[in-house]
Amino acid sequence: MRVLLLACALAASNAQARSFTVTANADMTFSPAQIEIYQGDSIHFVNNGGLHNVRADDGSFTCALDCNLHNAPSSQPWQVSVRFNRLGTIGYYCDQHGDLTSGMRGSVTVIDRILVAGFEKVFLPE
Ligand SMILES: [Cu+2]
Repeated sequence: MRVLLLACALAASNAQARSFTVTANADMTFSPAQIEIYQGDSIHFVNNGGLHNVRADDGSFTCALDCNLHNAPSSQPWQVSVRFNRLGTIGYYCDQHGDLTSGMRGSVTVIDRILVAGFEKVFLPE
């Protein structure tokens, strides 16, 4: 009789979601410019000085004072939180100092969080 071991994986709940701060800086950078997070985590974007906003390359968010009507570059000390649920790397930039390919840019890489909950034996017929 052949035996197969199958991993039974469960995605972790969002109860453990984390938040990380990325600042928009007076020297026209984001820091950290690259960050890796788990699915469901959030980035807290903070204007640390200057006329900035954050716009996702894929258009999924554009934020400054908020992520709706007041998303144009602002020199106010704004801060917004964006949650990332889609896997992959998403670039973003400041409309005032960057664009899709250069200038004031950053990226968020969202990776899967898998917990191996157990193993299950499956007995196959000969
Ligand atoms: Cu800017």
